[in-house]
Amino acid sequence: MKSILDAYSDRTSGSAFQLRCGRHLLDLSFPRVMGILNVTPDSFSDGGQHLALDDALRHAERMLAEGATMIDVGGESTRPGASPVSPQQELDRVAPVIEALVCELDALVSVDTSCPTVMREASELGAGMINDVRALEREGALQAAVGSGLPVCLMHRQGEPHDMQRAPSYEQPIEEAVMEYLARRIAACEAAGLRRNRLIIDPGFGFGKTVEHNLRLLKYLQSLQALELPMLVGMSRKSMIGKVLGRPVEERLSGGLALAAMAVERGASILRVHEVAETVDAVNMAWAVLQEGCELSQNNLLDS
Ligand code: 7PJ
Repeated sequence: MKSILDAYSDRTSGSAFQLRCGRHLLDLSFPRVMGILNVTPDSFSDGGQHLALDDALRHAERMLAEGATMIDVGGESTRPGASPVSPQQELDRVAPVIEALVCELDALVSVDTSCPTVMREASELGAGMINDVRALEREGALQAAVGSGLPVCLMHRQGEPHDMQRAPSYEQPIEEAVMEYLARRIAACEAAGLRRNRLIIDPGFGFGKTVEHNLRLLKYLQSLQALELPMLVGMSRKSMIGKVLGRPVEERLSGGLALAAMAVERGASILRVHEVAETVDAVNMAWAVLQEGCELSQNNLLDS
């Protein structure tokens, strides 16, 4: 198991990790912020207020100006208890937004989907990354992802959104269960022709986990560095913050910033968040401590 310091020296030893994301080249030699753009009518934390295309674009533009390196566009709510959507519904929601983000803002777009049709269409429209909370387990998803040529974020979860928070339990320490699951999914990807250098891992905070599971998972997050892949984490506004601090969803920013800084120290490369400006500052501050220097580079974002 690697220590925090080993992980730190790996990332600063000159072997800068670069990920080809369609037209964009993503440099992950320092931590990046991914802004969340939900285009679901029932997204729990922004109430679907970015449903209209214009609103969505303006919101994305603001997140990019605040230092987001990429925008994660999702059309299926994976909030606990959410109802399923058809591929066509999902596509109708995300396609216009992806197209506009790519054409009008030249943004690096990640598509938050488990649906093979949406993966294919999104890559045709110029998306640069696939973010799948089901780690390509849906029928046909692995093949669609391979065919897209895009990098993929594989996330751990237990159960499905409608039942995942019904008394989740694990037979092993949570970080071991997550590690084993991700190792299996990485192997499945490699067997299907998706090379390791196109993979990102994510422990899936809040997906079939109690608050204690989530807290322990963050405490031992650095153990996932053993998989030797870049790590994405999403804790923004999640109920682990609400439960610990007793805060409603709109008052979870400070808690989320504390978690973001801890995740960076434990090796996270991409922070998936709602509040970009504040997170960029928190992440840059944590990173400056790790490297004992203040050359910040959130703005020298992408090379084509
Ligand atoms: C995550 C996600 C996460 C990744 C959501 C929410 C729920 N994708 N999509 N990781 N969470 N990769 O934002 O609260 O944690 S949807």
